[in-house]
Amino acid sequence: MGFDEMDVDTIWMDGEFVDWEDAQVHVLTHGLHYGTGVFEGVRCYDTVDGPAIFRWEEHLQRLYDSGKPYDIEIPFEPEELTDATVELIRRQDLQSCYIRPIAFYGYEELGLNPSNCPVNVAIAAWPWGAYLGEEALEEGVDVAVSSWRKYASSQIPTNAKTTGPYVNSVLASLEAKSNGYVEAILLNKEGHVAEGPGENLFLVRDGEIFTSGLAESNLDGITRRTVIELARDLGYTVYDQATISRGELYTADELFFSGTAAEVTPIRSVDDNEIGEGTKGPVTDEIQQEFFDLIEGKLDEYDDWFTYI
Ligand code: PPE
Repeated sequence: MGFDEMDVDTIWMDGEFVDWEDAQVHVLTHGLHYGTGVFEGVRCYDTVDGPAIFRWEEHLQRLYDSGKPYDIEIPFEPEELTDATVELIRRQDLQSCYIRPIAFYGYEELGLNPSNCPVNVAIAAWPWGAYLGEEALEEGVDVAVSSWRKYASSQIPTNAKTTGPYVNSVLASLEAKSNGYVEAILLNKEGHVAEGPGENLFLVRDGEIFTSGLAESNLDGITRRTVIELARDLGYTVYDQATISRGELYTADELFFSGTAAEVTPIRSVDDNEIGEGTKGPVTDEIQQEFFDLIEGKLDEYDDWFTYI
């Protein structure tokens, strides 16, 4: 994704709308040196009732919660961040976009104790298409189990979406790509399946759906929650506290990723082992279709998941 050719020119920063090129921080920003920031990835969809942010309240809640272990107190009320985001989208006339709120310890002094540093907050929004490519949504992706393990929740809280620890995802992602795969799957310290570098993972076996429990060092993904609810409403049995071994990946009937950026992306192979028929499976297809209907605003029963612009 490049920003140059995009039709977006404004960023909200610390209470004000500033020009894209003026949204700068000092090079001695605490968060740059120590990764002391928390962030979100949210999508706004062009629904049949107009542009609407998907599950904004949940993302906002996770942003505030993510800051807790680090004493990052966001100096804005949730309503202020909501208003800023809605206005940001309106000003740039975006119909659908990816929204990136971030809060981080700013510039005051370095050293590991951040308590004298201000907390800076910014929100950007820009168009962002299919994370792993349009074709991936249809055909599925080829993935590899990473040689890097997911950091354990006993080392860094994995339910917080903190900037610094994403170096773990970057390593897994780089490794997968340099070996010719589209994406990675990370095992946790115990060797169980944790998640993708930027996605949760679902497994289908004998018509039932499994996803790693939240104590497996994965993020409590909001798309994960959405998929669980949609699947149950479709009548599937979903085990959402599963422990999944590496071997079970290879023998699964179907596998798919979920995430704000990745949406619902089928996995067609793991470590060169074909999964199912080596393409999008029927259960994945049904859930993905339901998900796309949902984000197009066609499913009235989930209307309270949308914040209209
Ligand atoms: N696990 C990880 C590690 C993760 O980063 C994400 C989101 C998820 C699971 C899914 O969570 P949710 O979006 O709430 O369903 N990854 C974000 C960042 C992607 C990026 O490349 O940056 C995202 O999807 O927005």
